[in-house]
Amino acid sequence: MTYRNNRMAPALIIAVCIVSIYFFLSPAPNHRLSQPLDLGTSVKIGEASHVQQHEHVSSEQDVPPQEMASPPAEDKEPDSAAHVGSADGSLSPNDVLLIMKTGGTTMWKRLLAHLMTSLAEERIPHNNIVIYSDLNETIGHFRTIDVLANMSHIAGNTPDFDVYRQQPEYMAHNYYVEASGVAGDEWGPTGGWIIDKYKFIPLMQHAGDNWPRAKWYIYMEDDTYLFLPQVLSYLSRFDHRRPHYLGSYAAKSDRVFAHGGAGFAVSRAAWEKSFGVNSNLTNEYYEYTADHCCGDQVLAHALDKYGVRFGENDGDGKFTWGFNPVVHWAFGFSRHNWCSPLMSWHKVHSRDVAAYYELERSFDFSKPLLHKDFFGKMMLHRVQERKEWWDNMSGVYEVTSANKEDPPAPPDAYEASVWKKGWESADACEAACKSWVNCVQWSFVEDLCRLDDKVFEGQGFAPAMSQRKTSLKHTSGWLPDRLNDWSCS
Ligand SMILES: *[C@@H]1O[C@H](CO)[C@@H](O)[C@H](O)[C@H]1NC(C)=O
Ligand SMILES: *[C@@H]1O[C@H](CO)[C@@H](O)[C@H](O)[C@H]1NC(C)=O
Ligand SMILES: *[C@@H]1O[C@H](CO)[C@@H](O)[C@H](O)[C@H]1NC(C)=O
Ligand SMILES: CC(=O)N[C@H]1CO[C@H](CO)[C@@H](O)[C@@H]1O
Repeated sequence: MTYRNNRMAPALIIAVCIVSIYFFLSPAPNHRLSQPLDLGTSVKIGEASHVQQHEHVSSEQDVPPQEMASPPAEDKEPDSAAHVGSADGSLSPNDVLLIMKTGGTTMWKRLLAHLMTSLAEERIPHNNIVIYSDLNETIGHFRTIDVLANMSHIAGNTPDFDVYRQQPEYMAHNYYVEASGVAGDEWGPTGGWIIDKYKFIPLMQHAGDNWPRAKWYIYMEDDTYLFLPQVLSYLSRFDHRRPHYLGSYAAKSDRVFAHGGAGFAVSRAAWEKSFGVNSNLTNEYYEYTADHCCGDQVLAHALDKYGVRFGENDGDGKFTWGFNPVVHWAFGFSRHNWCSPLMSWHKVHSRDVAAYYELERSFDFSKPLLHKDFFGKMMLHRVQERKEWWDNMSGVYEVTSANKEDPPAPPDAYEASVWKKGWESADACEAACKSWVNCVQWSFVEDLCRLDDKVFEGQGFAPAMSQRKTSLKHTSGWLPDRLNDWSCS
């Protein structure tokens, strides 16, 4: 009996390993995406696959006999399999509601690329998506929800709601808001952003009321890109049964909040603690919204009243890197974010969305998508050489002819004589950068040399652009080799 048990033990361990490896390494995300679309059952689907896994383990005939007979696997094997599992297994697209917020003045310009990428069926089931707007529209499988419909009776004829009333009138007169270069294009009524702030509270109310089984409400805007697999992996570190409100740190009007454009997530427990307790928040915060600038701040203000606070450690107001309120080429890549997982970009164009989606599809999310990975794949080849007519990069230090005697200087190693001459030419500026141990980019115009320990790609003026005739020539350069020192252990 004892002998028999001992003999079975290694075999069982091997079986468990093989099945786990198969389970975690097989294209499970795709498999999950093709599950039935009803979010009402999605929580159970997640649990079911967990149960299924155990069933496989206990049923030996699922394991090929020759594998059973192979020598005991090394200890590493199950560990690495478990690691892969925890990175992409614990939260699936079925577990969340992805909220896309758009508006009548932007949707035909910004939403369309998302329909084939961010909102693609192969990525997340349609039933786990909702699009909130200020118009009811149908586009393909999707219907945008007019989230202000119930507010229009309170808002009445206030000027803030001018656009809300004017939009349908423009449409009825055959004017389009598309910038498509076809006759009929108009800018539409101005001030779409004014009604925008009124959407945050009613959309959260509506989302929680209508998708009660979602573990997380993940919010994005039509100029946001979320790397959804990475966001899911990040959120799986948190318990959705606790009140969590997570995203990119912002502060305004005495309130810390998750920046809307960078995307954010609210756990089901956070919703229940606030909107779930008081279903009248849309009315109660109408005045406050009218008096304040920003819907994301208004949402934080309302959540705060119910004890739901922004932050990664039970509402401590802190966040690490990952949700980014800028587009990739305006972002400062630094030592501090290089090894952090990348969750989002904001102020993105459709062409960016298409490129990000290609990267996302080709990336193996069994390990996190780091800022470093994004930079390596999308940007490194673009910062190899000095560029003329290229600028819009920040600089922590500026050396000019005006401060050449005593220019601001870094606290770490640099060569003072070279540094002071940085203002003389592009070559001198580059030399100054090389002389500072942490410098990774420089830019030069007239007699101004700017130096930075972060990498921004920035923007330039193409040869045909009129700005080349009307502005000063900036020259910019990077020291990409130094990025090798920003290693991720
Ligand atoms: C949009 O739909 C809602 C309910 O689905 C309805 O109450 C509202 O009148 C509709 N709005 C428009 C402009 O059709
Ligand atoms: C408007 O109110 C009705 C009735 O309470 C509700 O069913 C509907 O979901 C609300 N619509 C929105 C967009 O909030
Ligand atoms: C909802 O809030 C509004 C505005 O504060 C208030 O006038 C109304 O009485 C409230 N309704 C309910 C049912 O509490
Ligand atoms: C000169 C110029 O174009 N500056 C822009 C650089 O980019 C930032 C944001 O990324 C803008 O705010 C500046 O206006």
